[in-house]
Amino acid sequence: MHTDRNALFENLWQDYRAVTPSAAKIHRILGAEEGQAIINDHIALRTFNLKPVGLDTLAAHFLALGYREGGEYHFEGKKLYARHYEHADPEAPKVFISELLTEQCSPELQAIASQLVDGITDDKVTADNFLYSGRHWDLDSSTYRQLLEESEYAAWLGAWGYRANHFTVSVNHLTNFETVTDINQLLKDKGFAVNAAGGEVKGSPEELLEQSSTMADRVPVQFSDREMTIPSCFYEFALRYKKPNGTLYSGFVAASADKIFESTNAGI
Ligand code: OOG
Ligand code: NI
Repeated sequence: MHTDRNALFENLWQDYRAVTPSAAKIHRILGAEEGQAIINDHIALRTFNLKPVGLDTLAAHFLALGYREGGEYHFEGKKLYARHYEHADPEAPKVFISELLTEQCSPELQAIASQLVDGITDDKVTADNFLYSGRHWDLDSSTYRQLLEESEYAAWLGAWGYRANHFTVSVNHLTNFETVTDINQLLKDKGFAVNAAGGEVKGSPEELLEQSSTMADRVPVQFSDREMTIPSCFYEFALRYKKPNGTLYSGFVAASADKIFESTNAGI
C-alpha cells in the first residue's frame, strides 16, 4: 500500500486520464481558464463484494493514509452498497467506494463474478498499484454483453477492473466558475455530453451538494475474442454548501449518486 497520498492519487489520475480523453481535455481547459491547480473533490472506485476484493479491501488503502469512514449509502435497485472516506486535510480528495451485492444477482452473474476474482491473491490486493491495476482476468465479448444485460455496473467492472471510475473537480475551489450550471454550459459549448439522467444538475443547495458529470468516453477495449468500443470513465463536478455549523458538507446524496452511476451506461 502507498504511504504517500500524492503518489497514490497521481498514479490513479494517470491511469484514469489515459482511458478518459475527455477528462484530460476538460482538465486542460479548466486549468488554462483558472491559471491554477484544479482541486479534486473526490474519486470513486467500484468492486464486487467478494473476497478478497470487497469494499473494505479497497478502503484499507485509504485508512492506511489516515482517511476515516464517512457515510454509507444503499442503492437497492442497482444492488449496490457504498461508503465514503474522508481525510482531515481539506485538500485530500474524498473517496466513494461501492460494491455490487452479488448474492442479490442471478446465479449466472454470481458464477461469472466469482470466476473473475478467483485468481486474485491477498498480496495483489495489498500491493501499491492494486487500485489502478485494471482487470485481473480474461473477459470475452459475449460475457461482457451477458453482464450488461443484468447490471451496467457489473459489465463496467468486468471490462475495466480496478481503477478510478471518475475524478471530480471541486467547484468550490474554482475562481472563474461559481455554479454547476456554469460548468455544464462550458462542457456543452466545448462539445462534451452532460449526463442528463434525473436532470443535468443533481442535488440542490438544500441537500448541501450539487453535482454534474460528463457521459463516459467510449473507447476501444480488447476482449479475449475481439475488440469492442465501450464506455470507460467520466469526469464529475461537485459544489458543496455549508452546514448550519459553518463547515462544508462532506457527504454524498444517494438519490444523486444513483444517477451519477449511470454516466457509464452503455446504451447498446
Ligand atoms: C459512483 C457514483 C456516485 C457520486 O459522486 O455521487 C458518485 C460511481 O459511478 O462509481 O460518485
Ligand atoms: Ni462522484
